[in-house]
Amino acid sequence: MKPLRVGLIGYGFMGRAHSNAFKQVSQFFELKHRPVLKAVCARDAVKAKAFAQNWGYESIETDWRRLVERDDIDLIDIASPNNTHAEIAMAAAKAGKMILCEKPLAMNGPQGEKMVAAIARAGVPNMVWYNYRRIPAVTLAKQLIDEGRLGRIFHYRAKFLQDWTINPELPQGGAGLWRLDIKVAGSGVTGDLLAHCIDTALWLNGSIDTVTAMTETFVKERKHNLTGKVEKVGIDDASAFLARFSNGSLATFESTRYARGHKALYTFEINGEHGSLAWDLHDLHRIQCFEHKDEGRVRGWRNIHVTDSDQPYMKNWWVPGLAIGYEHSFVHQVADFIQGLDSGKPAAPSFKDALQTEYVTDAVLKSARTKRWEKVKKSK
Ligand code: SOE
Repeated sequence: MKPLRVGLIGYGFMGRAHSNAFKQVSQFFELKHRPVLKAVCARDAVKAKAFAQNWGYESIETDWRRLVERDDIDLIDIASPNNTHAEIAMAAAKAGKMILCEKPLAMNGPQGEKMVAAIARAGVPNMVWYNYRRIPAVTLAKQLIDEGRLGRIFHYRAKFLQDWTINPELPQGGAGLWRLDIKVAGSGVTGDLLAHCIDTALWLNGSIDTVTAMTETFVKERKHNLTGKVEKVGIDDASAFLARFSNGSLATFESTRYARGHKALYTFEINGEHGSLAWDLHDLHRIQCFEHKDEGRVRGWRNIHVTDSDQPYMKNWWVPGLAIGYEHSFVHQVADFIQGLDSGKPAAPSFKDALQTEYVTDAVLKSARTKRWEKVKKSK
């Protein structure tokens, strides 16, 4: 196995999820490359050292530019806040590094375009961490749709609900709370949560042509943790939109951080001429499946427990019937990325694929402002 020397930037929630994936993947998947945790980079040396020790990184850096220049790093993994993705990715591409970038790709479409151009110039392997595609039940949904089991698609319905920002005393900005700071996040739930729903939807149901949206910011001002001042809140707290897909199907998407009681309720349902599929992150190893072709007397919603060895990814884990969880979707993503390197057939979503999600979120935010239907730009 060849070493794949990883330099990670950022040590928050996603830094942990990615590190766990790099550590586990070679134990469970047979691959030609083995990730080696070479260095972690964070501005705070004490925190970087503690993270390195905990996860087994060999060294630390406090300036990402140093990390990108290092000859002993093959792959830069960007797990830092959204406003840092573009600059790091473009420098890493120029330095000839492979790049994994946390979602969303960029702050907006135009910035994403520059990143995609830089990647194309450099010709480096790249991928964006839209991890939910690789939950085995979601991957199975993709297989069933691609086999044509649902027939012509009429409807797509997705939501991603949370409730962690309802308290108006919650500050914005800084560690853990940068998702509330428009300058760092780029947008609110549209780029953070709906981006996941959009990525899955584009993958399962093809491209989106037009959208009409509404957004709301329920708490208008919050103390900023870095300036200490009360500042205007620029992010969307809630966002909902209708969409028309190129295949003629109609869709509804909703996300919010104000759905009391819901912590991370990501669900989707897709209805076709011959059948329907439904998935729920709170029950992530199951896919609900209805097929009209079943004999009438026993026809109904099937509840498929996706844990058997002939179901996606599962032969690599435990014995049939034993479930895996959220963190495994990241392991699968690294496995597919490495398999892409080994086979020469790159795994998705690439930066270019993820740019299409930026175009949809841009159109959603634009439509919320213009109160009109907006066309979604298509990546070339
Ligand atoms: C927000 O709370 C968040 O952590 C997102 O940033 C992640 O992408 C999502 O998977 C879970 O929720």
